[in-house]
Amino acid sequence: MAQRYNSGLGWADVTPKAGWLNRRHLMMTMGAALAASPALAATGPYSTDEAPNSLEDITSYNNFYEFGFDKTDPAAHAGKLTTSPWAVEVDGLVDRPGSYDLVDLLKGLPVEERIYRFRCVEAWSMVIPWNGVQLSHVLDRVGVQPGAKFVQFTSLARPEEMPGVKAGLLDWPYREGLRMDEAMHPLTLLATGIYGEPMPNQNGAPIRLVVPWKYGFKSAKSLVKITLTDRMPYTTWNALQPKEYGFYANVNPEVDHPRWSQASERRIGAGLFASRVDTQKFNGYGDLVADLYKEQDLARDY
Ligand SMILES: Nc1nc2c(c(=O)[nH]1)N[C@H]1C(S)=C(S)[C@@H](COP(=O)(O)O)O[C@H]1N2
Ligand SMILES: [Mo]
Repeated sequence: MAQRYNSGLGWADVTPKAGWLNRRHLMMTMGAALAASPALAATGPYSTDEAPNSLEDITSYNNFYEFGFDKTDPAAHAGKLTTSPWAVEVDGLVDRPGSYDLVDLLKGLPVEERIYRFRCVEAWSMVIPWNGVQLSHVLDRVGVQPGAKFVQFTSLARPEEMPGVKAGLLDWPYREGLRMDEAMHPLTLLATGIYGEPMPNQNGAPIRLVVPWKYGFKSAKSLVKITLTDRMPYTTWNALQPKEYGFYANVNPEVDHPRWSQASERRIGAGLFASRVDTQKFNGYGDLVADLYKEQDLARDY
C-alpha cells in the first residue's frame, strides 16, 4: 500500500530545522536584550514559555509498548523501525479517502513549532518542543463529511520490527480517538519532529498525534490510519481498563486514577530535588479547551 517518495520532498522540507534554529537564535538574542520579559520566549500563542526538557530526556524515557513495557525499551529497540516510505490510510466519512504518501498528505501545510506540556496518566510530565501540522488542516484537506462525529487513529503494528507487538503485550494495533471538535481544535497536532529534527523513532516516527490537554496515552504514535466515524471508536486503553482509562482522558487533578492521585506530577529531568509540580486542569490549557466540555460532568466523562 505504501508508495515510494516521488515528490522530491524529504523530511528536511517538512521539518524546518534551519528555521527553528534561526528563531531560537533570535529568541535567545532577544532574551539577552529583554531578560526581564520572559513571556517573549514563547514561539507562538500556543507555546508555553516553560523550559523544554532536553532531547536526551525526551528520547530516553518513553512509553511505546510496541517496543516493550519499560521506559528504556523504545530507545533500545526502535532504532530498527523502517519509517520511509510511509503511507497513511484515510477512510470512513471523508470526501477523499485513500492511501496517502505521508509527504503528499502534508505537502504545503504550515509546519509549526509548539512547545507543549505533556502529562502522562502515570503522573510524570515533560515539556516538549514539537514540530508539526495542525490535525485540522489535514482533515480539511481530505474533506470531513457532515456525518462524522469522531476520529479514530491507528498506529503501526509490525511484528518483525516491534518486539512488543510480536510478544502480544496489548491488543494491537494501538488505537486512540477524539471527538470531532477535539480533533479540529487548533492545539491538536500531528507532530513530525522534535527540536526541529525528524521525529525520533521512540517518540513515534514519522508522525504521531499530540493532544496536550489530555493524558499522554491519547497521543498515538507512528500513525498509519485515520478513520472518520459517526460513533465513539474503540480505543486501546479504554477497552483494556475502562474504569482506569476513560475515552476523554482530560488531565484533571480533581479526578484521581483508581490506583493513584492525579493532583501532582513528577517533572522528568527537573534535577535531583525539584520535580514535583501541581497538575493543572486540562494540563493548563483550560482557557483554550474548557468550553468543549461545558455541558459535561468531567467526573463522569473522565
Ligand atoms: N502506538 C502507541 N502510542 C502511544 C503509546 C504506545 O504505547 N503505543 N504510549 C502512549 C503513552 S502512555 C504516552 S505517555 C505517550 C508517550 O510519548 P513519548 O514517549 O513521546 O513521551 O505516548 C502514547 N502513545
Ligand atoms: Mo502515558
